[in-house]
Amino acid sequence: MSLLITGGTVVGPSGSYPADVLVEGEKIAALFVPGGGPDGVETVDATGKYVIPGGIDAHTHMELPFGGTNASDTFDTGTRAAAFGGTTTIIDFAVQRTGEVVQDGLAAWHAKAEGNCHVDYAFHMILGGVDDDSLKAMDQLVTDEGISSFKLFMAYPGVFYSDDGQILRAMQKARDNGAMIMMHAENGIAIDVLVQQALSRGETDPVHHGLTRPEAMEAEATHRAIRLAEVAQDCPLYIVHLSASQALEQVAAARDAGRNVFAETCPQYLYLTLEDQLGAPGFEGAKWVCSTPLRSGKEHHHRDLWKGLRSNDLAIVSTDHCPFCFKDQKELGLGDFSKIPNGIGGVEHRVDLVYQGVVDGKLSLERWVETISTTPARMFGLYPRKGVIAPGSDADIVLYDPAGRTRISAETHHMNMDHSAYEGYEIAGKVDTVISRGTVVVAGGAYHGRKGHGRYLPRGLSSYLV
Ligand code: DUC
Ligand code: ZN
Ligand code: ZN
Repeated sequence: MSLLITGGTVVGPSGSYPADVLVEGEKIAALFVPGGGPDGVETVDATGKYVIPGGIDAHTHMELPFGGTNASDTFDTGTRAAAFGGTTTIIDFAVQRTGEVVQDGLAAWHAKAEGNCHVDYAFHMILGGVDDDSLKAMDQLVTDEGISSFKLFMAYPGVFYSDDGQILRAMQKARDNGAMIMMHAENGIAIDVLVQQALSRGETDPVHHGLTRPEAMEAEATHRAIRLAEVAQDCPLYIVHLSASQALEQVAAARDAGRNVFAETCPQYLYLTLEDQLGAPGFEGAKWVCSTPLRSGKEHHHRDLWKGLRSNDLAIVSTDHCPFCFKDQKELGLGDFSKIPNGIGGVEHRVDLVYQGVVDGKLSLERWVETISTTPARMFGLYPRKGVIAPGSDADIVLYDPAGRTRISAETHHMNMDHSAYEGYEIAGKVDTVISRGTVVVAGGAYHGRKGHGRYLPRGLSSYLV
């Protein structure tokens, strides 16, 4: 089936220009000067709209078992919500627990996702135990399974934590096979001491989650990860969910030195604060317990992170979508903040929240598309199949209406969450139409997609490797 998208402005990292886009089957077939496309084809009117490549959320945790419960979005509910928000690809994290065979963890994630996704999906692999077997498995996953990125944790001792020796070994393996090491950079050993000290003083409210994970512990771990990657002959390193100015300084210094170091941030670190959200009265702040934590609004984190996005020291905005309902899930930590499941849901709102940065003059239109789609595709080996409006690429296309408005609320969102981290936020822009591999899945606010439409995407190596 053919579809001609007419009258819109195509936006990509290198510019914006009026063009009509012809879709044939699942692919983009051609771009035409306005009015230059074929006759007799079904058309979608994009007049006044931006035509952008579908969003790629490179950091989600559907159904993650964590903190004594499971993330509340399944691959079904979470990818449907993603589609509503203009995200047509997610990269979720398959998990190898300590003592588990890596390939078994991966098989479990395929079983959760297969046949249940509304948009295309790929996997990174969390290594919960670095040993001879998992190092060998890294090669097999890169070569045979289309998984070219591995997440390690400097936090969460006893759960996902790797020590420096394990990290170095995994980095050396990645240097050899071309994979990317993704790092949760917080000093978990020191943080656990601070947590115990706070609890013994009777400090049990959610805000203490943030206060016991200070900026210095993120900056220190970021620095350590960068130096370990240096010892591993400049293994490619990607810092996930960067939240703090001092951690960004570490990344910027490494990049200025020409190092293979990249980083992402998330909307929660661009908009929300320790005082206003995490420090909300009573137990309310539990809604915003995530790690890395929200940072103080009295410092300059938001300003610095937006600047980092402009300068490319921050390459990508992902969500770290890891939703838990307030009732029964966040409530597990009533009376003890350390038992609140860590995570914020936002897969539905990333495209809008970063677009608000364009409206506010913090980001160019082109950089918006680059940080939410093109760079994630390049960073994680999906380009040019994804992340660009060009002949031969998958027809994952969003028509974005700059004259529309989006009001975020738990009453209207599609994520399986009983609250919203962004309740009441108004965005000056709106996802209008979403096309996934040539199929219109969202139009006029209505859903036309289906569970099972989304396919697994084996990935290649990062385009940014040197
Ligand atoms: N941080 C979170 O907030 N949730 C899931 C895992 C993580 O690192
Ligand atoms: Zn993490
Ligand atoms: Zn995460």
